[in-house]
Amino acid sequence: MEGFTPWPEELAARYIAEGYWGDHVLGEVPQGDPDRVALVAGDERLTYAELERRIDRTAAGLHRLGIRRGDRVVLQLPNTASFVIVFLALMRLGAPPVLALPAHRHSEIGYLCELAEAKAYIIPDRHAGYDYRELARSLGGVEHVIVDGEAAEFTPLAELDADPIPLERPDPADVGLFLLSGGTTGLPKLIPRTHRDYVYNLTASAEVCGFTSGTVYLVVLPAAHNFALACPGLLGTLSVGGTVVLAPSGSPDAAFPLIERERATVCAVVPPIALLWLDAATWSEEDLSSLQLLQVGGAKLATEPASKIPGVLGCKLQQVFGMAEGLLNYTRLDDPPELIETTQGRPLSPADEIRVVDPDTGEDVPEGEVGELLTRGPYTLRGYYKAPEHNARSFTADGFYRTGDLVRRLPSGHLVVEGRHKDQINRGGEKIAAEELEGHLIAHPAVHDAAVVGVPDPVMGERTCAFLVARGTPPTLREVKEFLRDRGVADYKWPDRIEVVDAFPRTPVGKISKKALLAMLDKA
Ligand code: OOB
Repeated sequence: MEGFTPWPEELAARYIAEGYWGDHVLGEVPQGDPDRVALVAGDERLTYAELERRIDRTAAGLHRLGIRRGDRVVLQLPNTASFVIVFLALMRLGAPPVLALPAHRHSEIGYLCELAEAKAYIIPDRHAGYDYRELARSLGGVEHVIVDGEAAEFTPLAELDADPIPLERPDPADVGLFLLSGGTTGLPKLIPRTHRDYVYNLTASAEVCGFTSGTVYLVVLPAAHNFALACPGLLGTLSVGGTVVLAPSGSPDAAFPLIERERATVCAVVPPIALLWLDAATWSEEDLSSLQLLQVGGAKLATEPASKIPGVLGCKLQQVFGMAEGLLNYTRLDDPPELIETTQGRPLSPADEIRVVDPDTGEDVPEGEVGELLTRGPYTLRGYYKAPEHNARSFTADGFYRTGDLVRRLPSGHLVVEGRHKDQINRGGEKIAAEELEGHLIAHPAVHDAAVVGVPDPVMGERTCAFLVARGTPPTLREVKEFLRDRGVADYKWPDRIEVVDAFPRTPVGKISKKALLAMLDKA
């Protein structure tokens, strides 16, 4: 596929010879007893046999509509059975979805459809009070809009149902899907994941996490996020014949009754949800005793809540430090509690190559010191999709991905995340590229210049503060949010607070000093 950077041939041959890359494709992931429940979503309960049938019928329906191997499709569905069915149908067709999040709006979706040259855009009718058909109407150039629910002038998903037909099998080396990067620049980047690298990602994860056909995995994060999808996620669960239960959100009100009713054994959450659960478990009446493992990742979990999880929730904790770009670090189930509580795990694969370097010189730092994490391996991308300039900066000449994360490596190989060397805000696991938000803010008529920083927060890890230099009367926080809503910017990117200043502090070379901006808040 044009715009995709493959692994060098010698490395690819090695990953095949050493068994990291097999011959499977993502459409073949569900492997369960036909009579066992594969998927629970709302009132729907599908056995493996029923799930298979629905996937094949939907794949045939999409084919009849004209979706073919290699076509890109922007998929934006919430945690519903349709997400799982459509995703796997696209895998069988070999038509890679771009996994947008339900929170994305015109600004993100318009850009993604254009960059991917999407042939179709798949949405719910309404979800969480928002009408996605309105968003679809504001787009131009997408041939098919497919709607789960009331389709209005668009194609109803329910009509994409046809007798299964033989389909051309994708090549395991093909791009299977595109994940979105958290981003550090103006626009989010597309991360191509091949069938064989993602199959390895999810099967190796399922093994490390001890998933079996007895696993009941509760999805509370957006299913379109790598963590909930394949680390081991819903796909890892389906690959071993377990049961996937979809929850609309991670709030204790939504998740706890499902844990009790379905006897869920595993769940993946971000730190703010883990904190909520720790609180809620002390007064809630639901029976959480089925829970065996809570995976926490996406942002750093503090040691204090980490140490409370086993006692309060009655399950093991696993810290997960991962990225859509590839590399996954997990604490192991049998690691000593000290490592589980204080580290973010060690690499999933023996073939993951890790370097910890001085971000300024690129030289390896002495063992045990903090530096930027660079990585290369059988499931880490070699380049963002159609982004040659960005790739030149994001990768070393020999193909290591610069994660922008500052880590310390322990003798055991476990990594401790110590900070960040990238202009990004991690708001409770949701990533905001400072430059992207600054670009939107500067477009406001009363804003002359903008600089966005993450302010430490005990619950969210960080909250977003926008420093503004005004042009005339500065806008209020509420006006800024309304402005961003009107521009179609996803709400998790909206600032939590604004600070108006006369001018920005600068570094000796004239760049805005975000450190000095943060220090101004400390003093206030
Ligand atoms: C996951 O993926 P992304 O792509 O949303 O974000 C990746 C970035 C990392 O580079 C790092 O900055 C941060 O999120 N991060 C963590 C972390 N897990 C992710 N920082 C500190 N501690 C952690 N445990 O966030 C993601 C993907 C797969 C599995 C889990 C998380």
